[in-house]
Amino acid sequence: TLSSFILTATEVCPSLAAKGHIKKEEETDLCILLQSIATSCKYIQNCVRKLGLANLSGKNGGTTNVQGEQQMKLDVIAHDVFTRGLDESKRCTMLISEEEEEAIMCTSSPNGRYVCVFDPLDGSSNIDCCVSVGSIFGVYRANALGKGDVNDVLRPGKEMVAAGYCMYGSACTMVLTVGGNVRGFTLDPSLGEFVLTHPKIKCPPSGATYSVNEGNSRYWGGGMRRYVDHVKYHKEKPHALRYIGSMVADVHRTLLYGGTFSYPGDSKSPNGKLRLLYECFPMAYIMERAGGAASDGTQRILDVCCTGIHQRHPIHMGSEEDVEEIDRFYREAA
Ligand code: AHM
Ligand code: MG
Repeated sequence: TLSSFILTATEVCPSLAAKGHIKKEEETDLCILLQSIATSCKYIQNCVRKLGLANLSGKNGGTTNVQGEQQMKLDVIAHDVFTRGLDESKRCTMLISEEEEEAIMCTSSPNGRYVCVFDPLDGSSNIDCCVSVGSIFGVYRANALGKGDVNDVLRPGKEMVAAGYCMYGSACTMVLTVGGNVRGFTLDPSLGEFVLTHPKIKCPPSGATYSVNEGNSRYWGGGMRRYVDHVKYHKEKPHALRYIGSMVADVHRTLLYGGTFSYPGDSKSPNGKLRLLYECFPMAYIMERAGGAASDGTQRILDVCCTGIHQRHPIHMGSEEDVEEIDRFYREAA
């Protein structure tokens, strides 16, 4: 189960492998933090499953989040569950949520070693029609104990220590990496436990699908336009278009089957739509650990330095060879 993996895997505690026994405190703290996230995801999964039955569907009154987007009831519930769970784990000094404009200081554990960034419920527009949604998270080590501030996350994504997502789909699936292999766990509803079903996820080196909101194509620049033309008209066999509109689900499919997922910048939204810190970085980290790649067309996503907690950034991710091909089209169009 995920619980036993978190508690016993030497990979969660890399130094253990060499020393053979007692966990260092920071490794124990990371385990407790990840347990808290797993519990929150189970809670959110229960809400998603009884959405229409328990009056959990629809908008949350007239409230909007920091991006000015209408909040759904489930957005607010998921944010509260993640925030309370992580705060009470007492392992974080600070939290960053898509749903909160400012960083959340964990006043009861200012000495927490970690900072957790998360999108508590991604793909909100899909909630009410029962299409897959998910939660995304990334974990950083705080720079200095007792001094949590936003500089702890204003750094390149490659400095994360763990990343994961939970997809509330036809099955509830948690995908997690702590810097080593990418593992997938499926929630067994009869046990109430995430069970290891995908011990070592590897993204195929190339794929036959592309995933992008093609309705925006009139705003695209030359690189994106030519790549999509290429996979539609110039491959031996055209690539299939698959787009759900929930990043977690689109990335999960791309991770398992290969191909690409893109949310490019365009003339209307030069930085695209997705948030760098708690959407692009964790997904790029997972994709790379699984042998795939993530780029913005000109540079590796994980090398980008975050300068604002809610900043957006263009992204292309998936099979290594396919992402390289996108980069080539961007270079040629520059
Ligand atoms: P959200 O965090 O408000 O749910 O928005 C992010 C979502 C992603 O899950 C998805 O990839 C994207 O928005 C879809 O956007 P669009 O509807 O423009 O294609
Ligand atoms: Mg989101």
